[in-house]
Amino acid sequence: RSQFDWQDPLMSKSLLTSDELAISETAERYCQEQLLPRVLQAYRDEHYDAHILREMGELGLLGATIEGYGCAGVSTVAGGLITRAVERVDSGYRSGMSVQSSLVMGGIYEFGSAEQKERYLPGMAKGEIIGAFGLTEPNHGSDPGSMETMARPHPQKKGYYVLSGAKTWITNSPIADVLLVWAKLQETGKIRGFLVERKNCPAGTLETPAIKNKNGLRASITGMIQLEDCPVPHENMFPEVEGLKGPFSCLNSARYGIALGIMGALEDCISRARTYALERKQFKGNPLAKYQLVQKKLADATTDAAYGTLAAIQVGRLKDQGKATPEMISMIKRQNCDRALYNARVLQEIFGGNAVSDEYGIGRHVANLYVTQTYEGQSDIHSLILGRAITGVQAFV
Ligand code: TGC
Ligand code: FAD
Repeated sequence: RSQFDWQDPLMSKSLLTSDELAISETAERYCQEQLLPRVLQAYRDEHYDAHILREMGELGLLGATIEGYGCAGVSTVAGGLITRAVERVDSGYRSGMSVQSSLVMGGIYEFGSAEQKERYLPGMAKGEIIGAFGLTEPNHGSDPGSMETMARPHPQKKGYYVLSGAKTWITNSPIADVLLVWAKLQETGKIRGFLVERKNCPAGTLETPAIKNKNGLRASITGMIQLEDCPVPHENMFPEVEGLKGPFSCLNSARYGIALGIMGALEDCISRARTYALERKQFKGNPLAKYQLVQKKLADATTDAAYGTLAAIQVGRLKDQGKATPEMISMIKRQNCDRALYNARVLQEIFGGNAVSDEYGIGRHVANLYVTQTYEGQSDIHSLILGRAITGVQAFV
């Protein structure tokens, strides 16, 4: 009879193409050999090494689902397998990559002019140009439609807007070369996307201070974007797209990457907890793994990881066929983040007091998973998106 594999209980690998398996193996090898050895110190020091994006670029891991511009052009599922490999090490590393790949490169690819694509995508694919995505504001997180950041015609310079406002909790902002800022155009009141190039901003018009002393996602860098009459040429605005459709379309891809990516973090928690439960002995020399309550924790987590992976593969396939809806992505983003956080928190108990030591890695995942449940639409917001689709009644306001 077939053997049960606790690392892939429902044989999700059998649904992958040979290309997807090869991409997954390359990404897993890089992450385990190059990222894992540095994450503990990076997390302690709250340090993000921007060179990581160059390393990922060399392996073709950035903007991997994009066709052309030096990108690999792989399937949506393959893109998710890359995020899963990175997130198996740390959600913060996946975060830095998601912003670069899905939110900024994805946005430019979908909505940028031909000139914008040529100007940014090849350098971003190599990790030479770093991107940030500015949607959230100090007063408007779940409700970005109420944003206050404004673009108005430059009072002196023809062909320019000036941008004013503040964005907060922005991944990569302190190190970004190009910041995709969503702002309302004063003339129309409609939201538009602006590519703000740091090197072209006069002193005092753009500041990107880091937000320090985070208690999650410490291996990624997060900051603000403060704009004060920052001049941006008309050709740096996305030409066509207006309204929330712009940022939310970018979010569809990034949320998908989280849904499959997060399974890597949960699988790492399962693997660490299983090893610990087999090695740690309590009561007459029995390993913790012998006790039924411990086994149930592992069974629950392993089941959720297997179900979550299958669901994400299915939605990835539908996305490539043009059949995925935003609600499907909300469903898997919410479910996989919630179950990953819940199970990681329960598995942490297997480590007893040792869970408190960062050497065991589990506490880092738990702290990170709170953030993944919060950003790109907090889980309750995704419940409301689903509730609206189920009932036809909108419950946000
Ligand atoms: P609503 O009326 O629902 O929609 C307004 C317009 O947007 C369109 N739209 C979408 N288009 C494409 N994809 C989607 N997923 C879309 N969702 C909505 C919609 O069709 C409509 O278009 P039109 O043409 O009719 O105007 O807008 P609302 O204001 O009622 O929205 C409510 C809600 C809750 C759905 C929305 O605001 C929401 O999702 N809030 C969550 C905010 C969020 O996700 N922020 C993410 C910030 S970026 C981030 O967190 C990056 S972390 C990165 C990392 O480190 O990994
Ligand atoms: P709020 O909107 O104030 O919500 C607080 C709570 O109230 C949540 O639980 C929410 O679900 C609930 N709530 C709100 N409205 C309702 C309602 N109508 N009904 C029921 N419950 C409701 N943003 C970016 O733009 N770019 C980035 O790169 C980025 N990176 C991030 C990195 C980190 C480390 C963090 C922590 C955040 C990041 N964010 C980023 C911001 C993130 O997207 C927001 O934190 C998130 O969208 C929630 O917004 P908020 O924090 O303002 O919470």
